[in-house]
Amino acid sequence: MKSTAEHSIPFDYSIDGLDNETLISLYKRMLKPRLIEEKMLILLRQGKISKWFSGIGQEAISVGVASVLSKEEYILPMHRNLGVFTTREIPLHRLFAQWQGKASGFTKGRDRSFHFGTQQYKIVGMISHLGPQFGVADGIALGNLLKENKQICAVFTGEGGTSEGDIHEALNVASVWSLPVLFCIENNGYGLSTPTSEQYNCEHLADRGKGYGMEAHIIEGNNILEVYKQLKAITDDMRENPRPVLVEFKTFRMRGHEEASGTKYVPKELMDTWAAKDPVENFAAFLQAEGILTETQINSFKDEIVQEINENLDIAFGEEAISSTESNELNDVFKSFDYQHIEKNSNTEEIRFVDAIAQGLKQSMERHENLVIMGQDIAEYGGVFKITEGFLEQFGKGRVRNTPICESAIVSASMGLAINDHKAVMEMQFADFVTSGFNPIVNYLAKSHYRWAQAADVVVRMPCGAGVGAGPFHSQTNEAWFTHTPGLKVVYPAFPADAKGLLATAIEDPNPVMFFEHKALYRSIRQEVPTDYYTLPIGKAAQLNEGTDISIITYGAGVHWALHEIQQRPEVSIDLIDLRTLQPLDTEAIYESVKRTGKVLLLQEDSMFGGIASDISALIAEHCFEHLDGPIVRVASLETPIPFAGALEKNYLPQQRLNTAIDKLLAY
Ligand SMILES: Cc1ncc(C[n+]2csc(CCOP(=O)(O)OP(=O)(O)O)c2C)c(N)n1
Ligand SMILES: [Mg+2]
Repeated sequence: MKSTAEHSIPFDYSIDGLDNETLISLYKRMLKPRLIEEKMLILLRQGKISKWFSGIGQEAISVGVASVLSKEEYILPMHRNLGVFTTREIPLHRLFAQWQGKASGFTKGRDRSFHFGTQQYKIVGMISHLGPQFGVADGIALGNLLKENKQICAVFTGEGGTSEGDIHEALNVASVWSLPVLFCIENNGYGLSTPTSEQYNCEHLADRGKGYGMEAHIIEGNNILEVYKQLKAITDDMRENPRPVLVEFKTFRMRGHEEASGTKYVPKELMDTWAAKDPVENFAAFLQAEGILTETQINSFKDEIVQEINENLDIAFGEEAISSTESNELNDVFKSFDYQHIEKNSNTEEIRFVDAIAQGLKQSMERHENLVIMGQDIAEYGGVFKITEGFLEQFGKGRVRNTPICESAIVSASMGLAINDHKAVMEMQFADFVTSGFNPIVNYLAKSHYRWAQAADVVVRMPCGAGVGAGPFHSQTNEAWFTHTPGLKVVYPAFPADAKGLLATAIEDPNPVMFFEHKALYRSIRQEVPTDYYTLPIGKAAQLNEGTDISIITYGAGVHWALHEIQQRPEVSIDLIDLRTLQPLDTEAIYESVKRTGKVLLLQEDSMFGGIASDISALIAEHCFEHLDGPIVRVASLETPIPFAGALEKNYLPQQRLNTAIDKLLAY
């Protein structure tokens, strides 16, 4: 790096009252990530690290943002923001260990590069999918608003990431809810090989602020003084007047997307223009020209940092490679949860399934002051199923939140709330709509505890199921999409009393729970339900009928179809298991039932292929083979979308095929 007083400086640096200490500190803060990167590029060439996303040339942005936030305020960086981590003073050997997949990193070797978070340093690292970070920032900011702590948070994206739907959703939510988030777009000219001209079709990304009703600024991202001073003023004001602010930083990516991918597609003139705008070299030249630093001082800063890097590299390289055991790995998928059983009181009241859900939810809101519920039309309107009617009046607008139509951002915001000490319940208006929030559920909520020990204390309520003539998009029971994903619990009650107690536990449990509520049961199934708050354990099936001829294992609406068969066949001895929870699955109860009868029928409302019945069938085949006296039978819906017209829907659903299947199995 050259840093001479003769260097011609392309920026109009103006000090505006900043003292020398601040100026020198900003310089040193930029120098550190630059020197770390220079070292990493050498290590990469030597094959000692695997992948590197360079932020060379963009240091002023990371450093500027991290310098105007207090250490208690969350920052959500992306893959080029090394300067955020170093400005937060994370010990370098921990960063190096993280990149080498070693134990003293932040993810026990489970995730790579900058894909980690740390509550200690209030940094929430990205998932590869980029966009969900903005929604998570919304949730963190909402947590701050509810705590009234006057804190803000900052989140990053590249200009390429801004094309993702998640980004639009999150900006819109932040604006509608006045969330104090500093949204930082680092416009560095390219997203992998895609130039800005193929990424968006407006002049400046900051222009989009108008569309979101959001204050927006363009900042010269390579000029550290511009970045620092402007952000200082903006963020000071945001703390007093909470609101989102969108900032587009104009900068440039000086190296490839990652080191292996090169920069052949970038015109040389562009590289030269931006090389002349190097944020670190120019600032050094300026500080020398102003007589604030000498070349000797600069060299001694460099020596100090290089020494720190080398010492810390020795520590990281000296650390042994990570190893783990199967049980270690499995234990970290979920946060450990000390289930407290709260007994049912003897006072009961006959209520419908839908009322039991409402009661469970309301009593949980009373019990957990940090619980926030979010969903479309859930406030004044009370939700489309009227489950949250009256909640707004009792708990207020802060905790009972109508959302715009943006499932993905709200799932991500739930994650952010969990990071910032809250519990969140999100109501999917219909379980079918979860597809629009699928990514953050399976990639953010499900994987965070395993990756960096951050549990997602979130319940997603899923009004599901057919039998109500609602057609292909309001009838699905899509639990299998989630039982397949490690890191999610899946609960699926069939009765009001179970629904109430299991919902309470799902909310107590710090892990993400997909909570399925069958719409056809909402108003058709009534039961005596204890009036007070109580809990039921997740992962325990219920044996509803004891028998010796055949076992029927099912859940949700299937339980009621099976009960109907039992009523119709007093001469047959049917063992009926209501699973109640699909993940974790009560395999003990399943195996015990198979052992009692030797014949098992698995009944599921979803289409057959790839459903949970198939997995249970495999488990039984593996674990109860010698107890079986017949083939394991699965009864499920047709392999078609769910039709609307009554006769077609009836034909789709498995209930009418249940009778014959039972006969066949009995006769086997
Ligand atoms: C959902 C998703 N799509 C694509 C990718 C691959 N990908 C990762 S980073 C990236 C480019 C991002 O560009 P930009 O947001 O401008 O950030 P930059 O790398 O330029 O800093 C791409 C295409 C991904 N990780 N996730
Ligand atoms: Mg980019």
